[in-house]
Amino acid sequence: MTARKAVSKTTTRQTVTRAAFDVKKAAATTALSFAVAFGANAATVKLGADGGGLAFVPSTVTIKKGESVTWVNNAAYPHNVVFDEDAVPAGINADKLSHEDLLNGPGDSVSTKFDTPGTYEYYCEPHQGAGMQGKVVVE
Ligand SMILES: [Cu+2]
Repeated sequence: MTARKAVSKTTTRQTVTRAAFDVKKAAATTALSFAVAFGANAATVKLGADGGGLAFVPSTVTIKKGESVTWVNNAAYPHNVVFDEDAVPAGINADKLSHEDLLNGPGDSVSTKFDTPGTYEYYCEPHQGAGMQGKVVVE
């Protein structure tokens, strides 16, 4: 006895539904989604200049509150990102913003979200003596 396997053909039918909907509302929702996605990562800072210099590039970034800054290992690592407890807005815990673990691999990244307006200064521990420091301005 041989069993025969039936060949089934699956048909995918796309149904186009035409419905009256609020175009303005749809557009606003799309714009908001975009803003949120964009806001999740408002600025990127290179760890180490392209030429190998011990610097955050750019050294100062300005973002809106609720946005994040991402630091990406670029050159001359290891680096880290340590916020200065004496140079963050009052009541802010600098340790919670910091990424003290050294970034060793190319392209390694860390990010911090900022919810309180103000000026935040930070530095790279291994290269603090070489002047590797940066600033985040939150509007
Ligand atoms: Cu460094």
